[in-house]
Amino acid sequence: MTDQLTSMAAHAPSDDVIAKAHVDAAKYDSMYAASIADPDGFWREQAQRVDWIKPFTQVRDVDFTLGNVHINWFADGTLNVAANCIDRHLATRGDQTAIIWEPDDPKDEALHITYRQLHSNVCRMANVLKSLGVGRGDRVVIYLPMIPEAAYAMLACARIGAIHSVVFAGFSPDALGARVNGCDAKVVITADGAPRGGRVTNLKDNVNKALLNDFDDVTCLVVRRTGQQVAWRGDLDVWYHEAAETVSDDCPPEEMNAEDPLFILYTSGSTGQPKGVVHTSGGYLVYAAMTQQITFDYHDGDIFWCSADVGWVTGHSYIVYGPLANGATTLMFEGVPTYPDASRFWQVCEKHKVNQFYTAPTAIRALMGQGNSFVEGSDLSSLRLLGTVGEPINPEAWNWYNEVVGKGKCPIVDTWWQTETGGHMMTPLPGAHATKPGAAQKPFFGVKPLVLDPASGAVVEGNGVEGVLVIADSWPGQMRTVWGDHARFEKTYFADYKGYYFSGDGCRRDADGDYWITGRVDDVINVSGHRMGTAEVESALVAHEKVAEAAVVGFPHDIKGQGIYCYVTLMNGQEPSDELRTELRNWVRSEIGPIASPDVIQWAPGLPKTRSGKIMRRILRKIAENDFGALGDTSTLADPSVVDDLIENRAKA
Ligand code: 6R9
Repeated sequence: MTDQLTSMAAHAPSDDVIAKAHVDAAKYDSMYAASIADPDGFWREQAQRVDWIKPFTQVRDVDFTLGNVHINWFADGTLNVAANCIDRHLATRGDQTAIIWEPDDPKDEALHITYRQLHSNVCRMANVLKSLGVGRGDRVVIYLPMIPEAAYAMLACARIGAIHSVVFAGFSPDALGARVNGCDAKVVITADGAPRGGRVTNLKDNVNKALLNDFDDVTCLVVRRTGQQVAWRGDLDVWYHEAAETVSDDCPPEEMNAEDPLFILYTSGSTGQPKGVVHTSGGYLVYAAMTQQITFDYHDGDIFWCSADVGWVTGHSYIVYGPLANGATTLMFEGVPTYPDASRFWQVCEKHKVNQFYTAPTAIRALMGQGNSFVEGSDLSSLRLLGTVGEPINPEAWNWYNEVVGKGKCPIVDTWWQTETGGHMMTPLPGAHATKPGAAQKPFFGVKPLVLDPASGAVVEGNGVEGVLVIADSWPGQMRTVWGDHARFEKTYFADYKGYYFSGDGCRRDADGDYWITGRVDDVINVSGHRMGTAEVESALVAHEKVAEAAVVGFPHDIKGQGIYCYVTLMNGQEPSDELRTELRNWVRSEIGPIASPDVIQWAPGLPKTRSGKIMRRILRKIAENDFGALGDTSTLADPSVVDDLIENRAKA
């Protein structure tokens, strides 16, 4: 029934979209079949989108067997990632804009950085790093705002063979220190301050707090952004603009092996200690470039905007490496969607004539809650495609994005992937698939998803089924190890379901064979023996016109095993009341069924989220359990004060 309904609601691509697309339905089918039948041949060909210094002879050497897990792609080839993202474009597009930079304050001037300028800026940064003693294999932590220097720094590391680890500029000194320590960094690149939403974070102060005590041998390279006063750590601190004047703007790229690490990225820490996810050079670049071009149907001359922060994998693959490898114009935005007001995203789209726009459901829901007038004042006629990433998108938000932002003419790609996967793993392709609101839908080329029974680990065949999502074979963008802890890599991803990469997500394959991500499997609750995705209940709640956002967790229940505990944020202007509580409870019963009836509804003016916008259910579960002593680390929250409010109101709930 549900499957029939969702099939009926599918949005087929228009003839215009299909005619222009790199991949239409027939091509998807034949290419996908070829990628599975002959992965070596398929990837040998796809790898030609990258310039190799020494061509590889072996495509892959992969084993997912516990105790012997290793993943190598194009292993005897050599290349330089920065040269692929810059130098090879100079002859044909040296004067084309590589990066459009839009500052936090719309009154400040945007920058248009050409490929030629990018080359000289990256070379300078590379030479400064070299002058500080950084070489092949050394680690560099990048703790910068969303300014062009963040991209220069990443590419400068790639150019000289150093390994970068970008730490989101919203992270606390403690979180930064742990990451500097975790990868044993030689240099930290930061800025004096980071303007965001009209407020300034004192980044250099944070670095001082993180470095002063424990790491008195780490050099700090400081980019001047705000011009504010900063405290100096003597000779250990270096102004970037001063050092840059003393070096040449030419730096030859190092010849790197395909399997040399390109970067380490610590995962957001919503569960346990952060892991240093390691990506290498050749396979990652091939995969980032291919997915950027195909998923977003990027064509020469398009303006591509991914609104993520470079502190997350989305920013790595779809602000920097993928677009630049393709010679694209990529937009980098320093600000937030709601500053100066909730029209900012759309104003930026209009100003820079953005063609493809890629953002997160949490931003879409927040903007939807502000009302349509903020969108309607902007000219969005340049938009051809919309994308989402980061969490399952509820159909209400999807429909709003489609109708109000995309005016019904922009295909929406709901891209499922992870820090670990390097690039998109499942997504509809704009010219090939009729999209269904909320479905990640189809595997990307070379990706072999399987649905497993969570208890037995048996492969669940056929359609209209549900289980845990594993990937049966490797793809070039796959992470290679956990930095410094290969055993943890094997244990986390290859131990639960032998022979497969375990994603940690649940999924449903509908009657048409399309995939729907149902959320992390640790978010599954069991109510009276019924297995239920918390995302399902959330989706029902946010479908109510008075609800802006909802988070649902399980809590111990004497009779049912687990009960359903809902945190609900109301739309602007809605007042909480007992009547509304009853109304929502009945609403969910009618949307999903009596088994999904919420046991507790707590009004939540804000939800605890990581800086990347993921709701921290661990904390919500503890509050629901009345277990306030064990909340764990809340320092990585975007706004730790929401937790106090939730605890206070828990007592009254
Ligand atoms: C790229 C990124 C990965 C987790 C992943 C899943 C969730 C991401 C999603 C999605 C449903 C989508 N997720 N995209 N769930 N639909 N389109 O977000 O990486 O920060 O490592 O998060 O995010 O649960 O396992 P990362």
